[in-house]
Amino acid sequence: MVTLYGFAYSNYFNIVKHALLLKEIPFQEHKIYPGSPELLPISPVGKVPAITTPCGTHISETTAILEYLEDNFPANPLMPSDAAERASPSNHQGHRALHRA
Ligand SMILES: N[C@@H](CCC(=O)N[C@@H](CS)C(=O)NCC(=O)O)C(=O)O
Repeated sequence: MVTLYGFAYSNYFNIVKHALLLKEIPFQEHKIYPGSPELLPISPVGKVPAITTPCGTHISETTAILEYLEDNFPANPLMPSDAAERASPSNHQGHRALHRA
């Protein structure tokens, strides 16, 4: 199962949480705040969100997490399969984070 680390009023945390929910990926939440020593082995820069994959790999950075989820859990895709459509501003993660999150 995926473990999601962070806290509920972090927009970045909620982007990843919504992706997990939309893709219907089973996950558990582990509430943790930046600055916690417990976070550093999981997120080397000490930021949230971070995840631990079912294989035990730790991933931090929202965009990297979303790419991992999309590649490894193809059901309920978040992005179009066509590369040009994926690259359009309305689909780009940076645009979503700034204008929709
Ligand atoms: N580039 C990171 C930014 C994440 C981020 O800034 N998270 C905040 C919480 S909303 C954080 O952990 N801040 C702690 C810090 O900057 O030390 C991402 O995209 O995941």
